[in-house]
Amino acid sequence: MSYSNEMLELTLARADREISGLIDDEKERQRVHIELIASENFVPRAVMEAQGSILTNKYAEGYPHKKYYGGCGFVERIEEIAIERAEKLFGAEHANVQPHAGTTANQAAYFTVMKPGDTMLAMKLDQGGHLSHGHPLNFTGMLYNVVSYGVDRDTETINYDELASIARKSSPKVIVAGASAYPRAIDFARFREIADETGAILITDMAHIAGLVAGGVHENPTPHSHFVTSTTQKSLRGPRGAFVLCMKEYAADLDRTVFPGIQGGPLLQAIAAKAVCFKLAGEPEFKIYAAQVVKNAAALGLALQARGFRLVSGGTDNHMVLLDLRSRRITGKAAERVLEEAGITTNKNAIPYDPEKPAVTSGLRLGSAAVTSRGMKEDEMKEIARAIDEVLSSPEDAATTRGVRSRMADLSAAFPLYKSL
Ligand code: DSN
Repeated sequence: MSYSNEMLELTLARADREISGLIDDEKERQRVHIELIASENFVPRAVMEAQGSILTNKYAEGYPHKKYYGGCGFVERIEEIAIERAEKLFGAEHANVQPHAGTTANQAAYFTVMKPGDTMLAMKLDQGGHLSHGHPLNFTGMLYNVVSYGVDRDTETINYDELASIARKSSPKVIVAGASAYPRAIDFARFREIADETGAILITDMAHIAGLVAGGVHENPTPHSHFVTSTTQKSLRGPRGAFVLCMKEYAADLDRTVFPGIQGGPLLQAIAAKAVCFKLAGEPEFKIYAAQVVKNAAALGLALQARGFRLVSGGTDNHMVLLDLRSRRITGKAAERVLEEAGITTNKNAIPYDPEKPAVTSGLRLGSAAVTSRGMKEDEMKEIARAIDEVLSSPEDAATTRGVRSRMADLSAAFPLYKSL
């Protein structure tokens, strides 16, 4: 084989059997398991095609029409389209589609308006927040004076009066709205009121609910927020990546913060895939999808409640159900493991005021975005709730686990995934 051309033509299966084989194994796992991780989804094949395209070969530092490389005409147009679509989809004055990941998007928004030592007020990680909302081991915890709000002990929902009182006392530069494990609708108008009253900038991290916002089944934070950050891979059903929306007055500073501030060359293949994702999320079918995601989470939650599970906050308004497993005498860690053996993928999650350590937890987070993408509806949610109940009622019983695994494989087969892949 000559060194250059032939090597470029090799398929993955021929070039690297080890990695190719593991990707095939993972494809099979995705096909036969019931995917309930609330931050995951199955992206359309069109998104994968863009993500896996020849755009990976191109460098294009800078912004459309101000790139630092030649040959950028086509990729500039792709980036412009992605920006236009993001702005239109969420009604934003400005979008930056270059951030590689959600934490980077948050970093971009924070760096645009905060200096080290400034105060940020965000949701506690163990009550629903995200690492990049102020965890001590995250850059946010190292750079900023982090003040936290949580949820009310009784209602397990955000107590906006208490949030306002913490904001008045701490005078934060930034208030962060948004969460990774919060099953209830967020009142962005109230967040903005509190931000305005205390002179803070409101940054909303809508990563989990972006698809619900695009589909019109959750209030849009954009009109209320100075900045909105998001990933694209969760309920929005796009590639792994992120974006930031902001008001016009922050646009130039945000763009400078992303590049050259915290990133170099943008991932053009990801930007193209984001553009496809924004297009698909603006189609009428996506509204139907988003509405079904919410209906499915509600159906899953109700079916689990009927089987004696306690739902944190008593229910769900979005794509997520957070189970308190304490009355079932099993930890989140053990539940995640046995459910995985039974063909149901979930993740352990702290519940508010959790007595267990973060690596163990008393909770389990479930999400409906991925199973809804497969076409599942309320009846399938009831079937999945029955399976979860059976497994968690007899976690040591291998026959139960095996039986459920086989039923979950049959259920998955009835909703085939990526038939043409
Ligand atoms: N790690 C993601 C989640 O699972 O919610 C958030 O970035």
